[in-house]
Amino acid sequence: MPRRPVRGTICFLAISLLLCTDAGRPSYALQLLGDDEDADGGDGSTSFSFSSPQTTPGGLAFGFYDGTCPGAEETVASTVRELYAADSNVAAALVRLFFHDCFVHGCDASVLLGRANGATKSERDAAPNRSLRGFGAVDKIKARLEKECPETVSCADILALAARDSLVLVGGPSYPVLTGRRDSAGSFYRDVNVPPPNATYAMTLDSFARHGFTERETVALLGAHSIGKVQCRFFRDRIYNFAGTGEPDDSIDRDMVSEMRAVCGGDGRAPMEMGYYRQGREVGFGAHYYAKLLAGRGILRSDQQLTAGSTVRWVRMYASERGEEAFREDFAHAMVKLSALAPLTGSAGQVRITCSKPAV
Ligand SMILES: *[C@@H]1O[C@H](CO)[C@@H](O)[C@H](O)[C@H]1NC(C)=O
Ligand SMILES: CC(=O)N[C@H]1CO[C@H](CO)[C@@H](O)[C@@H]1O
Repeated sequence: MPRRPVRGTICFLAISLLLCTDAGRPSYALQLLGDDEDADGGDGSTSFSFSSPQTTPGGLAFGFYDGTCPGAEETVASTVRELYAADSNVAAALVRLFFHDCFVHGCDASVLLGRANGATKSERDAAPNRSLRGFGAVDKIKARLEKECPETVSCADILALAARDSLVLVGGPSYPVLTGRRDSAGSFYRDVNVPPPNATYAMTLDSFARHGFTERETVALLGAHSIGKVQCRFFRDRIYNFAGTGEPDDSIDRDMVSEMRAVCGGDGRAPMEMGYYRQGREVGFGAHYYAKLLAGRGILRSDQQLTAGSTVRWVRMYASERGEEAFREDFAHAMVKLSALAPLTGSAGQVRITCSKPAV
């Protein structure tokens, strides 16, 4: 199956969803294509086309809350903007939270549940979740929505919208977000299966393939690591004693080893963090991540591993001179796909009142 609809497909469907990013505010327009008109909208730098059948899995819709809570999407966006102004780290936290949510039983907000109903462990306790942040941000958005329209907007939709809004704030591409997801009643501690920070490229590809992602989409999604920071404890072994060798990981550039040691302190135990900073910017979404990997400057082993196998092909493509636009477009499409993973819709699941607790 082609990754993206070609013009012929769009014309056959006679309808395509054209997304335009306008000063950070996404707007959508349904465009009817009667002939061979150029659908890319000029320079094509900020508009991507999505064919509707691929982006409307059962039960989800655009503007699901238009009738029941018309201000919902704007409330999410404005609250994310406010939280981001106070602490820019919130953007990466919300994107990561959404990713973890979708990878475990679909995008159903199960990641947000605390230990419920006497359960000893929830997804929040599972190893890959140990560094998840952003729970407070979700609670804040939810509290506002509960005031505006009680028991209406699901935590799963809040996560999906907040992740997109966060990406836009850090300079990422915008993309359409369908709504109408419902929340799970349970958390799935045993099923947490996201690739660990030291995953090989084969493990990463396998994990993403289980969720239907191609190699190219997997490499594009990992580009979300261009924002956010990683705590030293997740790469300490790489700079002092990799795989029991007593030496640093030899896939890391020498200067990078020194920089990592300087940040993390003599024994690597300093409670510090490192990120893939874009030149002159604290956080900034972009293909600079791939250029760093090609230079042996991957922070996590799982990042650097993308240059160790067939995946390097996409790393090279995104790092190339014209790679930024390809990356942004691939990333946007992969996020649309991620956002559609096994949602609960209709009368399945529930709408929680507090995102960390199932509704009774
Ligand atoms: C990753 O780290 C864990 C814990 O230190 C270890 O058990 C595992 O073998 C490592 N995996 C790989 C692929 O290196
Ligand atoms: C954010 C969060 O819930 N972190 C938890 C991850 O798991 C450890 C134990 O495995 C907990 O101590 C953390 O509170």
